[in-house]
Amino acid sequence: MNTPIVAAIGMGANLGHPAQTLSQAAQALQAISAKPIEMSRIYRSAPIGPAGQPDYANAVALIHTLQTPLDLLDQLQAIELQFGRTRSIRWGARSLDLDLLLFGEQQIQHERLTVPHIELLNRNFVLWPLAEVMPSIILSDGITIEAHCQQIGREGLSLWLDSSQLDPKPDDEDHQPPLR
Ligand code: A4P
Ligand code: MG
Repeated sequence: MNTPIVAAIGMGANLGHPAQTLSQAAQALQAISAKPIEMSRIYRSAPIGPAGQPDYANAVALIHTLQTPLDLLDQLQAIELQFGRTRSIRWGARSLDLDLLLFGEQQIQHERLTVPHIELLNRNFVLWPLAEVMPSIILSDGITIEAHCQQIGREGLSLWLDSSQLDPKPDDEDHQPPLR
C-alpha cells in the first residue's frame, strides 16, 4: 500500500465568521485525509493586499494524502467552493482560502501549482502556525523554521485567542451576547 504524503495546508479567511470557518474547514480537510489531521492554533493577522479588508484568521493544518499534488489542489479548491469562495480580486477578501504550502519534500513548478507556496517565506501568518505543526522542519532555503520565525517577527499577528472570539463581532447584526 502507498504511504500517505504529509501536506501542509495554509488556511485563511476574512469574511463572515473567519475563525468558525477555519474550524469547519478543518473538518473538511479531515474528510480528505488518510490519517488524523493536525492543526495549529488560529491566528489573527493584518491583511496583506487591497486596503479596507477585515483582519484574517489564519492557521495551518497537516493532512496525509494519497492524492497527486494536482488532485489535492482540486480537492482544496472544491472545499473553498463549498465555503462560498468566489475568485475575483487577487489578494482580496475571501470566505476561505486553502493554499498548498508543502507537499512532502517535493518541489513543484506547474502552471496551476507552485510548491513550496511562492509566498511561504514572506508571511508571518503562515510561518508561525506552520512552526506549531512542523517545529523541526528545515525549509527549502536550508534554514530552520524557527530561524525564519525569529527573522520575520510577529508584526500584525496575534492569537485569535479564545472561543468567545469565535462568535461574530458585536457589530454583526446577528450577534447575541453570550448566555451567563
Ligand atoms: N496556485 C499556484 N500555486 C498554488 C499553491 N501552492 N496553493 C494557483 C494553492 N494555489 C496555488 O489562487 C490563484 C491560483 O494559484 C489558483 O488557481 C492555483 O492554480 P487563488 O486562491 O484562486 O487566488 P488568490 O488566493 O487570490 O491568489 P494567491 O496569489 O494564491 O493569493 P494568496 O497567496 O493565497 O494570498 N493577508 C492575510 N493577513 N492573511 C491571508 O491569509 N491571503 C491572501 C491571499 C492575501 N492577503 C492575506 C492572506
Ligand atoms: Mg490562494
